[in-house]
Amino acid sequence: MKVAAISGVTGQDGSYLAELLLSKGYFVIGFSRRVSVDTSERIKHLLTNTNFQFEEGDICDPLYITELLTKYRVEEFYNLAAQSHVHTSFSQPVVTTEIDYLGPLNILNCIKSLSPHTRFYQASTSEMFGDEYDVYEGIEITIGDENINCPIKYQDERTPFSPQSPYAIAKLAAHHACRLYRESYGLFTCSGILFNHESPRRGEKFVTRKITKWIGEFVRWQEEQRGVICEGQIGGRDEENIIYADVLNPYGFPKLRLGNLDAHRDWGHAKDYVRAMWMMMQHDKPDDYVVATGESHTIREFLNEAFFAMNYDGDWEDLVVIDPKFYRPAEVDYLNGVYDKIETTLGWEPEYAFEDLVAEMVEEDL
Ligand code: GDR
Repeated sequence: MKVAAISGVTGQDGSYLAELLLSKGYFVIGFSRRVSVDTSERIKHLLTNTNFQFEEGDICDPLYITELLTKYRVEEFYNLAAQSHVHTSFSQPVVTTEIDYLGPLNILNCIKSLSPHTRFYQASTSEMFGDEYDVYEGIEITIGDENINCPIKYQDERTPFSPQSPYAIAKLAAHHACRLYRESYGLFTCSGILFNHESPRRGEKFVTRKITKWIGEFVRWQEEQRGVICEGQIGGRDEENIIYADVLNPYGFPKLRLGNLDAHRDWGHAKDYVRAMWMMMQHDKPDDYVVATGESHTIREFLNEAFFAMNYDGDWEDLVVIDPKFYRPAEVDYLNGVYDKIETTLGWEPEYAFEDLVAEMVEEDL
């Protein structure tokens, strides 16, 4: 029975990866650091599985990692623990660096000293590209008599890095450490440069889930009101609602508050992406791979698709308010990953389409 360790197992990716490895017959030690509230919601269904061991542990603690590696003879170590919220990293840059850079560095050192046969996966990110992209010729379209070439922007493994947040800087440092330990000490280390990946288990502060969760709450509220509120009140507003007119949508429910709606993201499904992690770790040669869908959408397009999935026939702009509080000091405007390398080398490709991902998230939150 293969033994795998997953840090950050209580997160979206950790929970899907644990399920995948258990289905493949692994013994899985999943750990996350101690917090005073219960964060095991996403792995509750795994806690009674005898092949799953859930522990409290911190990737920044050399003693914990030392004991983990030696006690369980870990063969595959997936580092998914992170302070993963980009906006938060601007207000907490030091703690982000500790977790996102010093954490993986600590694991790499422990593996090098105590368990050099252990394979290591590092969760790298498309945020490392920041404002860099490459351009290919793209498609030719005809407008009137004219043929116009639409160049397409993209990122792949050869695109230079230009991180735009403390989060991305810390992740880039860890990415380089992972490569350095592979090249200098011969360790089996690989990094997945994962573009945004979502699911119904996505944290509620990331934009996709924030939108679908709001939709769920709005629909529930409407259902509660039905039959209780008379027609006049639904269409119009009472005294209090007029005072707060800027934050209440026309139905009287607080508006969805968002920041920059024009950023482009390449959104895939987390289930597809944990499969890519596992495939990287099974290959005979360790390497770094972009994991993406090759399709880029704006936040506006996500909103279009989400309100369509909810069957909303009005204009969603009436339900949304722009709040500068959600703007970032520096933004990553355009992400669109080319996944040719992982497709050619490992045979990975995404199975979920963008529309299916959004529909699944909306449906779950409804
Ligand atoms: P991102 O994800 O920063 O790309 O990083 P997020 O969903 O937070 O933001 C995506 C884009 O949406 C814009 N946006 C908002 N974002 C949030 N969170 N809340 C809002 O209200 C809002 N309004 C607009 C953002 O400005 C941004 O352009 C995610 C994380 O999972 C990282 O850990 C991971 O490395 C990358 O994806 C790949």
